[in-house]
Amino acid sequence: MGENLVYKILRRHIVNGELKSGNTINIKIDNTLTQDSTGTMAYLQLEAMGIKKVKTEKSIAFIDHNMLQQGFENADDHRYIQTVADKYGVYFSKPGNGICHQVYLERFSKPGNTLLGSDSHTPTAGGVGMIAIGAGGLDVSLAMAGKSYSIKVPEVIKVNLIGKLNKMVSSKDIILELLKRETVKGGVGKVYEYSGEGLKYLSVPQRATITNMGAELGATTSIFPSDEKTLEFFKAQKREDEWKELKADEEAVYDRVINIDLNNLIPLAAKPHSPDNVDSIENIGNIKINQVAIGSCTNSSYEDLMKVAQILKGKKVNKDVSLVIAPGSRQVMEMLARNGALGDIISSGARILENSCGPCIGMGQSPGTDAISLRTFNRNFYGRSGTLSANIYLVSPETAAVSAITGVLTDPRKMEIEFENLSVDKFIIDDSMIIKPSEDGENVEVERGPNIKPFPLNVELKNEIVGKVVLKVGDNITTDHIMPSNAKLLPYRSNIPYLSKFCFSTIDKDFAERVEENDGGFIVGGDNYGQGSSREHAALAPLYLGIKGIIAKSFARIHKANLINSGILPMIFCNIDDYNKIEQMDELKIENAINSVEKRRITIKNITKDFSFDVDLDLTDTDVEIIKDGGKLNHTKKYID
Ligand code: MIC
Ligand code: SF4
Repeated sequence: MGENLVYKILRRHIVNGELKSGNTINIKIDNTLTQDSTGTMAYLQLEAMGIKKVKTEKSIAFIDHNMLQQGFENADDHRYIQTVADKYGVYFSKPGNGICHQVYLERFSKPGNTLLGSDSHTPTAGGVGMIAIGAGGLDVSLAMAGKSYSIKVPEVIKVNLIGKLNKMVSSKDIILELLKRETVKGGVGKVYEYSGEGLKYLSVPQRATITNMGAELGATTSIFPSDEKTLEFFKAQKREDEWKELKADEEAVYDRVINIDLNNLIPLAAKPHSPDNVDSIENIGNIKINQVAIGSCTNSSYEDLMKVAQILKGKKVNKDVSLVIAPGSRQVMEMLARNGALGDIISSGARILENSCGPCIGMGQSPGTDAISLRTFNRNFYGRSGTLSANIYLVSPETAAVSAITGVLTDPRKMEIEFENLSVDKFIIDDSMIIKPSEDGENVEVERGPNIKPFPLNVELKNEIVGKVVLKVGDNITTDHIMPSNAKLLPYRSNIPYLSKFCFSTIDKDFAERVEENDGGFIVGGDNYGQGSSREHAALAPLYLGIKGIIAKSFARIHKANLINSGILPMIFCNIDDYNKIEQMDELKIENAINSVEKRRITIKNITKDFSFDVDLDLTDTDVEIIKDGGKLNHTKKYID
C-alpha cells in the first residue's frame, strides 16, 4: 500500500507516537518563523525558558504586520525583536523586506522540511512540498527551544486537479471553489494534498496561493508535491541545491478524494463576511465598488503583480475607486521596478504601499463608511478592515485589477489578455535585509521599550469554579471578533493589560467591563469557535480578564491549543441542545474540576436555571497536565527549573 506525501514527511520527522490517523504524535521542527504582531509574545516566552540559543536548523523573525509607526510602540517592538533575535540565534528580516510567508517561500523554504510559524498562514510553504503549520507563539518558542511539536495525525484529503484553468481564471478561484465546498470548518483535523494532471500548469506562486488560503478551511496544513515546477522556482531563486523531488507513492492511500475540474472553473468571489460565502462573479453582478486592494500573503507574488501590471497598462483606475497595491516582498517590488511594470501600475493611478501586510490586517487603508472593497486577501471577517460597516469581497488579482478599471465588480474574462513574462529564470537575489544573528549572542543586550509588559500567567486549576456566562455567541466566531486587530490596537500586542480592554469590542463594547465586574466567568460559543488567526492574544486577553473556560459546540485547531496553553478550559457540549438552554449571565458551577479534567468529562451546574449538563474535553495526557498546572509555560517551567 503506497504512502501519501503528508505521511512521508511526517514519518521522517516523527519523534514519538504512531503514525495512524487520529493518534497524537510529536514531530521535529526544522524551521520556525515569527512575525512582529505575534513575535513579541513568542520571544518573551522564549526568554522565560532560560535557553542560550535556539535549537532549530533555522529560525527567522519577520517584521511585516505592525508597520505604521504612529508612536514609539511598533518601532520599539521591532527593536526588541531584532535584539532578542540576535541574542538567541534567530535570523531577522527587516521591516520592508516583505511579508513573512512570501519571503520565507522565496529564501528559506525547502521541500520535505517542517516549519512551525506563529501565524495561521504558515501553510503557504506547503506550496513547495513542506509540512508547514501555524501555531500560537508559545508553541513556536518551545520549538525554538528544541521541543518537538505535538499534533493529531490528520486525515489526508487528496485534491485531484483535473485539466487546466481557462484564461483569466486563477488559482485563487481554485481555493475559493474548495472553500465553497468544504466551508471554513471543513478542514479541521485535515491536510489537503494536491495532485493530478492540473499540477503541471500551476507555478509555485499559484500553488502557494492555494496552500495559503487552506488556512481558511481550518486545515492543519495543505501541501503540493515538489516537482519540475518547484525546481523552476528554486532555480530562479538560485537555490536549486536545496530542491529535491517529493511525491506520493503510486497507490497512495487517502481518507477522501475531492475532484476539481479546472476547465469548468469560473471567476469567484467570497462575499462578506466569510471566506466560504462564495459565489461566481457572474451571479453577484456588477456591484459598484469603492476600493480595490491587491497584495497580502495570498496574492502578492511577482507573477500576481505582473498580471496586474499588464491589465492596468495604458489604462486608468476608475475615478470612484481607490486602488492600493502592496507587493509581497522587496524582491517582488524591485523586480517590478526594474522591468518597468511598476511604472505601468503607477501610471494607472494605483497607490503603492510598502511590502507588508498593510490593509489585510487593518494597518491603514480602512474603507469608508458602507464602502465595498475588493481584496485579493484571504479573510473578510467582520470588522477586520477597520471599518465595521464596510463590505469586503475576496477575489483574484485578475478580478481585482479589471474591476479597478471598470469601477464595478467585473468578470475578468471580459478583458481577455495574453499575459507574458509571468515567470523569470533568475529573480534578483539580495539578502541584505536578512540579518544573520551573532555567533555568540551572550553579550547582546535585549532592548525593551516601555510598552512591552509581561505576559499574563494563569494559576493552577482550582477544584471548584463558579462564574457567570459573561458572553454567549453564535457559530464561527473568529479571533478577529475575540481580539480585534487594527492600526489602533496592533501597537499594543505586547501590552495585554491595555489590549484586553478591547476584547470582543467589535460585537460587544461592554464585554471587558462586564467580565471585570463579575470577576471573570465563562463564554458560551457555537461551532468552530476561534477560527482564523494564530494570535495568542485571543486567549491571553480573556485569561487576563479572568475567563475560566469556553463552552462551545466545537473549536478551531490553533485557538483551542492557545486556550489550553493559557490554562483556559476548552469545553465541548456533549448534547448541543444544552447550548440553547443557557443564557448570558446564567451562573455556572463546576465541582471536582481536577478529577473531571482527568476524566475529560465535566458536569456543569447551571445554578440560575437549576439544571446540569455535561461537557467533554478533547485533551491529550499532556494537555491535562498543562491545564492542571495553569498553562503551558507554568507546566514547562516545572521541568526546566
Ligand atoms: C491574520 O492574518 O489574522 C494575522 C494577523 O496574520 C494573524 C496573526 C496575528 O494576529 O498576529 C494570523 O493569521 O495568525
Ligand atoms: Fe499578513 Fe494578512 Fe497574511 Fe495575516 S493574512 S500574514 S495579516 S498578509
